[in-house]
Amino acid sequence: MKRETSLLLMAVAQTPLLAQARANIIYIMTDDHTAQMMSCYDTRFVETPNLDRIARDGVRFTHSYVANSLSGPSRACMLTGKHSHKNGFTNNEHGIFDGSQQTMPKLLQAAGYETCLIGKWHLVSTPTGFDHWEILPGQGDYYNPVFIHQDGTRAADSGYVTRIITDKALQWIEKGHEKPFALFIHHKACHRAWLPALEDIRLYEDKTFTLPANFHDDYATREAAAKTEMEIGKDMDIVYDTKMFVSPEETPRTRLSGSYQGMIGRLSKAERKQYDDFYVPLSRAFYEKWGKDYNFLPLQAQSSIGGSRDAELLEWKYQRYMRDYAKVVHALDQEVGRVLDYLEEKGLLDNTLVVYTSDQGFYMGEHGWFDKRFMYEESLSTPLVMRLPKGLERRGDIDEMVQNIDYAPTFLDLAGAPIPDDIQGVSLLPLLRGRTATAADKQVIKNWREAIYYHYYEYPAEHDVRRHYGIRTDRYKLMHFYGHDVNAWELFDLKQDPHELHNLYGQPGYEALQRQLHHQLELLQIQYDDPQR
Ligand code: SGN
Ligand code: CA
Repeated sequence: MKRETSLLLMAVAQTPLLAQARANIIYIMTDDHTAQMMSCYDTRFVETPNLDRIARDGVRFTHSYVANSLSGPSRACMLTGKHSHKNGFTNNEHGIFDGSQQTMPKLLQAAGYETCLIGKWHLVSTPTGFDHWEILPGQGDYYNPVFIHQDGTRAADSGYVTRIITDKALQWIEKGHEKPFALFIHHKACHRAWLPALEDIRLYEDKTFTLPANFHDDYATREAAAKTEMEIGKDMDIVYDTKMFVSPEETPRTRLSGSYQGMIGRLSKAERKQYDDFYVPLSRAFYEKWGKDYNFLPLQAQSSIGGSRDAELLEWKYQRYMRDYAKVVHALDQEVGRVLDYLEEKGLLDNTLVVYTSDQGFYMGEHGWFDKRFMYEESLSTPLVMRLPKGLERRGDIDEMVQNIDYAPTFLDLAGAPIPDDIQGVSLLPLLRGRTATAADKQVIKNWREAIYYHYYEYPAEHDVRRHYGIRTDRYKLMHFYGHDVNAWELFDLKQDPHELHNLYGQPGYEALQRQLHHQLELLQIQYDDPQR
């Protein structure tokens, strides 16, 4: 054999070995999936055995937060490792993500990774930094969804979006890769309007969900909360959200009934029959009971609910919301299970970091709400569990405060790539090494951040949540709502008041704490260089 040939063969033979040395990354991010609806965080509502399997075999973060609780902004924070004011994508309404900026996928590519993105993108501009991508336009559809391909063409795939995204992701892995890979699986589930897979349509129907403790929040002392439009009672659309629809002739028109017909109009005739077989009898019964002219204008604000009729309808809406959301989570759990099974079967589990998270948390009736945006606990938090590759030996719960700006530096660190100075998040690897932690890791853990910073910008906009920023420490939260019609501070003691009903700001006895939190907030705004202060 000629010397050149044997050298070449050696190089080829070594490639997979070298590739094996660095772990693959599979980042699974869902939309609006909240920790309350994941059984390794909360056993009250649903069972998610596959998501729990990630936590059981790996780690579960108990204090995991976003920097700006909204889809596009969250995605931009994740991709750049920077807060919204630095990556430029502050809100869904006016932003176009500047894809020419430094991003983690680009840095991974430069470090020798092959990168792929499948699913919801929601950043308006064309994805950059991915060797392969296939995205949903905007929010995308649940049924027979259209995908935008890298060559700019668009085509609909048949089936349910959660399964299709998983299929595309597994097909990409299956192609084979000489380099280590980073695969971003971005689900549409569980975004509004919570349309289930047809095979799951009857799940959870016999379950009655317990109302959250602060369901009947009256928003006293919290001006911005009172002004918002995301109450299950008055803001959830009876057709669009709770799916009470028979036909355009028989069903009274609501604000969102046209959009609803568009979404279910994507089903084939046979599929639509399956859908209607379930929802139409429910809808008929609903209109029979409540009458056709009732509640097509929004229900009165919960604070003014007097009659038992309103209370009954409110609770009925909550049960419908919970059941449909739970069905959507079921499919998601199954599909994540399929990814784990595939990795196991291919012997890839030990050399892959599998991350499961959401773009933010969500309200499942807490404060009487659906949606997110606020810096209150349920939407400030986001689930975060990881299955770790060999070498990262930590298991169980991690209680340090982490944020979605930390994912970029973590992945770069894992790839052995330098972390640029302008990245604002920190690598989580020191928390993940467990028994192999170095002295330097221990030092990092000892000096871990004592507070996280948050800033939400999307106002005026749907749901009417005022702009606000704030900090959360292990026990307290300080927030400032600002804008043309609000200038209000809120302070909570999360230990005494975990449901965040009692705003302590300006109350006697809290002066010193208030001063200290203001000081901490200012330091973080300086550290992150946020001009809005
Ligand atoms: C849509 C939804 C809102 C939701 C935003 C943002 N309305 O506009 O309820 O808050 O998305 O969600 S809908 O009538 O279109 O369903 S995000 O997760 O993409 O930020
Ligand atoms: Ca979202």
